[in-house]
Amino acid sequence: MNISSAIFECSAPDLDSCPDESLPEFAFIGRSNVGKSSLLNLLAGKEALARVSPTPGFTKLINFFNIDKTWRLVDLPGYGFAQVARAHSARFNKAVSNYLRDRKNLTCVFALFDSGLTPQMIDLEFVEWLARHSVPFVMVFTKTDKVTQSEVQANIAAFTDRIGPWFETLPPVFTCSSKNKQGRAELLGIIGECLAAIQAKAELEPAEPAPPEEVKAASSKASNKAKRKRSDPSCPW
Ligand SMILES: Nc1nc2c(ncn2[C@@H]2O[C@H](COP(=O)(O)OP(=O)(O)OP(=O)(O)O)[C@@H](O)[C@H]2O)c(=O)[nH]1
Ligand SMILES: [Mg+2]
Repeated sequence: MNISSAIFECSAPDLDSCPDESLPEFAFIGRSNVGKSSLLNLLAGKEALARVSPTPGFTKLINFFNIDKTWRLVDLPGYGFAQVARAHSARFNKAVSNYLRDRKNLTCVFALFDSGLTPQMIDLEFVEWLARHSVPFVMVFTKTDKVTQSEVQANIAAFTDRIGPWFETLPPVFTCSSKNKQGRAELLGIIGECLAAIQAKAELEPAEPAPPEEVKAASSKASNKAKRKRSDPSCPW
């Protein structure tokens, strides 16, 4: 898929301030510093579109980027960085969870995890939250340039083993490195599939956008399976 234009549209502190719901949206979420803004730039093909920083908790608002005037990439604030959670109290946590749960044109979430880390409790709990709320998502393991292929594969296997019981069909798994541009084609491919599915559905019945079957099936089955309660109510989502 080719991208001709990628333009910053607006920033929103909460769901009510988000732009109209006319365009399909693809959102990036994950722990602070996992590489959300960097991956967004890689996919958009513009290095300085979303602001990148080594300081965790850098992205503090919901940032919308208009792609080819037909869809949007959405950069979300990260979770798991105590200072941000404290500084902005419940507002951002609520903004992100409201966006993920209630945004009608949210087509697919890219849930990012550091490929160099063994499964982190906060990430596992977040996947469970996504599953429980039937949010359609794919998993993206980032920063593959920093570790060996075998470490990446071992960490992915450990992660999918942990979340496996919550799903009948596991959501698709991708890897990426914004540093060496690995994974761009595959992730743009899934966006292309989602957009094609929306287009096909619109031709049949002019209704709200839907994710492709593989993404939808994985999350909806999970929502029935993952019934455990969130252990920590102060989690940033
Ligand atoms: N080696 C390597 N570094 C990366 C990669 N992706 C991001 N980084 C670095 O990781 C740091 C955080 O990147 P960001 O893209 O700002 O991460 P983020 O998830 O948006 O962070 P917050 O907005 O703070 O939640 C920066 O120093 C990036 O240069 C990658 O694929 N490889
Ligand atoms: Mg960021």
